[in-house]
Amino acid sequence: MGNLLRLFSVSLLLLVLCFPASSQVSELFYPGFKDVAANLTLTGVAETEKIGILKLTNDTSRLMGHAFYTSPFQFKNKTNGKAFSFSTSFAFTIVPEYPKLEGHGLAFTIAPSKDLKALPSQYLGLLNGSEIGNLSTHIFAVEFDTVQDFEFGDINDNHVGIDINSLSSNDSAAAAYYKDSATKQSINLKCGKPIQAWIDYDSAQNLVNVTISLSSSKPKIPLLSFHVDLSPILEEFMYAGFSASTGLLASSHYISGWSFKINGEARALDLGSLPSLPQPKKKHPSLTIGLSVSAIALALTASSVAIYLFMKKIKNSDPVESWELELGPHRYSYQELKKATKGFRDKELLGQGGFGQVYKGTLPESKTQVAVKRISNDSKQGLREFVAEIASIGRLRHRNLVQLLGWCRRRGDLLLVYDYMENGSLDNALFDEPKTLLSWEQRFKIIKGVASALHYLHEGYEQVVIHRDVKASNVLLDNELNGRLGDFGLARLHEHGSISSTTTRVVGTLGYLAPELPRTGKASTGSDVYAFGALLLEVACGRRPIEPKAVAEELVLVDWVWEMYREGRLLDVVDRRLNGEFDEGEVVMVLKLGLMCSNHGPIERPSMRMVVRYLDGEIEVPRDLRGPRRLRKGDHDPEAAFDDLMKSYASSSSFDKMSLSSNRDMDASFASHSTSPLSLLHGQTRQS
Ligand SMILES: *[C@@H]1O[C@H](CO)[C@@H](O)[C@H](O)[C@H]1NC(C)=O
Ligand SMILES: *[C@@H]1O[C@H](CO)[C@@H](O)[C@H](O)[C@H]1NC(C)=O
Ligand SMILES: *[C@@H]1O[C@H](CO)[C@@H](O)[C@H](O)[C@H]1NC(C)=O
Ligand SMILES: *[C@@H]1O[C@H](CO)[C@@H](O)[C@H](O)[C@H]1NC(C)=O
Ligand SMILES: *[C@@H]1O[C@H](CO)[C@@H](O)[C@H](O)[C@H]1NC(C)=O
Ligand SMILES: *[C@@H]1O[C@H](CO)[C@@H](O)[C@H](O)[C@H]1NC(C)=O
Ligand SMILES: *[C@@H]1O[C@H](CO)[C@@H](O)[C@H](O)[C@H]1NC(C)=O
Ligand SMILES: *[C@@H]1O[C@H](CO)[C@@H](O)[C@H](O)[C@H]1NC(C)=O
Ligand SMILES: CC(=O)N[C@H]1CO[C@H](CO)[C@@H](O)[C@@H]1O
Repeated sequence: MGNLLRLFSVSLLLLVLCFPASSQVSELFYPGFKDVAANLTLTGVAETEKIGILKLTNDTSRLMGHAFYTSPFQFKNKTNGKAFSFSTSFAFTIVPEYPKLEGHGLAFTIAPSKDLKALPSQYLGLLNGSEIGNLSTHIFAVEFDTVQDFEFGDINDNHVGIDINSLSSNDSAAAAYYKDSATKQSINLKCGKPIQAWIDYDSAQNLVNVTISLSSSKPKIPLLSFHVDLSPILEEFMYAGFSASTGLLASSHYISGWSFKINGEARALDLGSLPSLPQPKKKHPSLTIGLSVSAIALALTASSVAIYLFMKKIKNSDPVESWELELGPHRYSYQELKKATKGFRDKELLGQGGFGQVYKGTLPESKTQVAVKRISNDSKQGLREFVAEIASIGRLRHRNLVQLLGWCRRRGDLLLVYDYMENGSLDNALFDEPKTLLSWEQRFKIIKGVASALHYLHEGYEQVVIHRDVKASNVLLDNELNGRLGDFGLARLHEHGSISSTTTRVVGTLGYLAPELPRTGKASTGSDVYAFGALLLEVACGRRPIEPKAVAEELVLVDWVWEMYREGRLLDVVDRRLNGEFDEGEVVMVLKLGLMCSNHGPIERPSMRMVVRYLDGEIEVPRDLRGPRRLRKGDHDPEAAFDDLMKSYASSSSFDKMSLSSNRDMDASFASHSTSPLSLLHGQTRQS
């Protein structure tokens, strides 16, 4: 009997030990967020407002906001490792600052930590680049995304998706609800009105349902119904809450009510009784009705005074036109940028790019470091197109592109504001006697990054974006030494005439120029691949594509590498400074790929999609290469190509100017080179 009692108390103790959380909360019901601050952990810019609304972000660029219930929930039965069912419902509102430009979105999140080390913009504050797809990440999220990110294969800029350890959704659909099984009604996520969402996970059926609606009655048919067993993804104790972020495009993200329950249906929320956002102060029609004529006159005077003061404030910039206001978030004031760069001091000059000078700056308010590119003497004519183009470039986003943060114009100057890259350009890192030499591992990572960015430009965006000026000085290195491609899209601006060509036509940079370019005058994805090939060889060999100082045979890098390859001495071309410390397989692959990309025939070159697959080791490069410079019958005559090249340069006002505007480094080379630049050109088109 006593034994039995002991057994009983021991098992009771065990039970208590096994379920220390039995007293734990397994249900939340917040019809508004008044006085619950103590039970929520807010990070980033998230805050609860007096009226009882949770504000995750405001409409400033590149913010993140997180709100998690302070204690973790038990999501899993430890004994059998099976995830519990759960159910949640909440109301959110997305208010873009400008109707057509909004970003990025919010997500209901279940995470192992309340303190997510994540990125804003397309990462939604959920993940950072390094964890994507890693099974040990343990993130489950349902995203409400208002920007189409091609990097993650988003279907459009108004969708709902289920994300598991990644931002590439496992299932997604355009935002909508089913009125009945036959009619689907679309919903605009950023309509500025509260939208109610329901997320239900049934652990018996292994099914996640996601439903949204503009009213509190839950549509019978869910928008998404995704089969997945969350047991391996969820840990025993996890935090539940919300994450939101803004990017170049920004919206305010609000949650006005939240209900959550483990193993049961979340209590219903009533949209009507939740706190509502203050109405925008812009229009008050009821007010105007009562206004007398004199009051209107008074209002007019007041507003013209206000406008006058406003104009005075921005007197240093051109008047703002209405269509420009639509791009508000990206537009910096000239004063701000002038202050940031200490008045465009020479000391802050980072370099001279293809289109203008680049200054280092620190934005006065946020203290973030930026690079400001100043393009002088733009042609006024294409201004509107210019801004449209800036908006378009601003939508290009990939972790291996240097992000465009904003712009400003003032009289003849256009200023573009980019993320500041701490580690300078690849060109500097390879050739300017850097303190530490890039290891092969670092070089390989940089190459892969650039390949992925270029692939994105060629295939990931609505339109094909041709970079036109891929070269080492346009590859910048961030603080983790990731390669990031800069200056993308500028060539297009130039083509549209939005940047006037007083700086002469920029056709690319010697040594990276595909041989067909001067003949056809048409840049293509193939000519980008050619330039990328030159970059590959440059990085592996630690030599510039054309080295004026080298002995005659080594003048053109690709010729030299090809020759060594034919002689079976490929490894002899590898950068000596690496002291033989490299992965032989990788180096050989990169060199062969460089030769393949340098093929004279554009169609013989691999696409960037293939290049990425080669670099990822998904497919192997051919054992034997066909001569990259061998011309086949029907191909053009290289001498004629050379003549064309000369003609095209002659059409720009002067040869030196062309080189000046396209590459600082080549300038230096020209300056120190005793023979005429023509011999270099000849070297490049010369038949081997
Ligand atoms: C806050 O948390 C405490 C303990 O976890 C709980 O007793 C209390 O009811 C919670 N308050 C709200 C408003 O949820
Ligand atoms: C948005 O929030 C950030 C951080 O709290 C703040 O610095 C910024 O001024 C806010 N912007 C607006 C428009 O309220
Ligand atoms: C966990 O699983 C075990 C074994 O299937 C079961 O006996 C127990 O009741 C479960 N506990 C909970 C809290 O569901
Ligand atoms: C990415 O997130 C993980 C997990 O939160 C963290 O350990 C890591 O430090 C983060 N990396 C960066 C670069 O922030
Ligand atoms: C996944 O993350 C863990 C811990 O953060 C790390 O140890 C592991 O190397 C990562 N795996 C991959 C494939 O990146
Ligand atoms: C979800 O997507 C991620 C990344 O795309 C993938 O690794 C994972 O296998 C998918 N999971 C399921 C259950 O489909
Ligand atoms: C999910 O939706 C399906 C209909 O598509 C329904 O049969 C199922 O019961 C739903 N499950 C939950 C947990 O709501
Ligand atoms: C600006 O461009 C015009 C022609 O568009 C030219 O006449 C003028 O000299 C240029 N000014 C500067 C400072 O380059
Ligand atoms: C190679 C190199 O320059 N690395 C630097 C990159 O930037 C980080 C952060 O500023 C430095 O710590 C590295 O030394």
